[in-house]
Amino acid sequence: MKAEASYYIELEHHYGAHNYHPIPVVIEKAAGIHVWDTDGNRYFDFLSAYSAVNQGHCHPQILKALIDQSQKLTLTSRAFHNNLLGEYEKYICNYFEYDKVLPMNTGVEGGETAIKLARRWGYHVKGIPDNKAEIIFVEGNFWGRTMAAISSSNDPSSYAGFGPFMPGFKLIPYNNIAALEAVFASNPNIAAFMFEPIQGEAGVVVPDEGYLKKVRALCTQYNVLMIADEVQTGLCRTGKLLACDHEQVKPDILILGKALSGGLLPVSAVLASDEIMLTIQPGEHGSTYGGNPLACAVAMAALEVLKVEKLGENAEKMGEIFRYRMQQLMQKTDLIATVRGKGLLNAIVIKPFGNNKSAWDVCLKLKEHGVLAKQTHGDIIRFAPPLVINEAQMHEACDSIEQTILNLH
Ligand code: IF1
Repeated sequence: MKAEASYYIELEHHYGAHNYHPIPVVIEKAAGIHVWDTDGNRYFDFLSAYSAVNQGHCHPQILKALIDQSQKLTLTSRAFHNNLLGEYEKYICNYFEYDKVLPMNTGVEGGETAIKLARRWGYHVKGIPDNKAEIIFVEGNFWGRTMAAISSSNDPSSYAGFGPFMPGFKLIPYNNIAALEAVFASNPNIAAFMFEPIQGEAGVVVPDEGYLKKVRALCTQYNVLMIADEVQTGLCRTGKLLACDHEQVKPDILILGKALSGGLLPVSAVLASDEIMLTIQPGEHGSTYGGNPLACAVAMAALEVLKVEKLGENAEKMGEIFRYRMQQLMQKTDLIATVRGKGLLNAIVIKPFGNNKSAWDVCLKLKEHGVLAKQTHGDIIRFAPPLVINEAQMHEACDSIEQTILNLH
């Protein structure tokens, strides 16, 4: 006898920390762009675990890599070599054209690693006085939940009640070149500027055309490392391999995560030049699972799928269809204030409706119409399906989104 969905939700409530407020659906199975709940209902997954399953759920080729490797060797620690790590490091460095990679597990570990590298480079290469290095972040940033990540945040729901915070971080407005140049010109001890080429959690905030190029030029001019957090925007999500590719810009430090494993296990990576990477010597950074053979095999398969299935091009094409459909929908309802995004990282901004209803209420209705999505910051709904979605499926999902919105009251 299959248990009711409420049984699973109650277990989580009773035994699990209350650090999330999920949409009330209990997923049991997933494949490609679809997930099924415990009652057998099928949904379009329009969140993709926040862009971690760009290749589609349980991709057969990535799964095969996981199964094959898991029956040979899964973990050696970095105390010893193995026959996968070097192959993977060569593969990913050639794939993104960097000298070296430092393999980690989660996206936030990638961010922490990038900051440590930037500070080390600041002291050893740029000549910043010890413990004086500054890193510039932008308002609205989100790169995880560690103390460094929340110390760089201006979102109280991220940092409130967790002080004291890490020093050496400064915030400027996003998409504001004048502010960036002013802070670079005012302080010789800046080691790096870390930002998302499109802000995910802030609500899919796309900067002005040319912003990335200008950031690159200013970082070069002032000898400040450009750190691109592509954990969410990378790996074909925005219609190019990297969001930085839209302006042919190469960051000094590139942070990848999420879809680097196609959603099978946590894999992240930090890529940089020898000059930057070699400022960290043996025994000065690492992680038990960082670069484990299982992750190496899975990540190579996940990256191969992006290329072979041309998922960047598909994301570009399907994203245009999605935004066109949403713009058409905007003509039929006054509930949508904005549609924005790039590739298959998109969002709509919902105007208040009913008796103070919000984007959360829209997500509950979307679920009833077979589409799973999640709101961010009250009035924004992010739509980010797996990049393997085809044209017919995109129209079918948009029909459901349209039906939901037009029936809201
Ligand atoms: C959760 C948000 C998204 C990220 C960027 C680094 C990380 C993330 C640009 C850290 C992680 C996740 C965290 C996840 C939900 C999701 C999220 F809603 F929390 F803000 F995507 F927007 N850089 N984002 O987006 O990667 O350590 O999580 O592997 O539940 O907290 P991580």
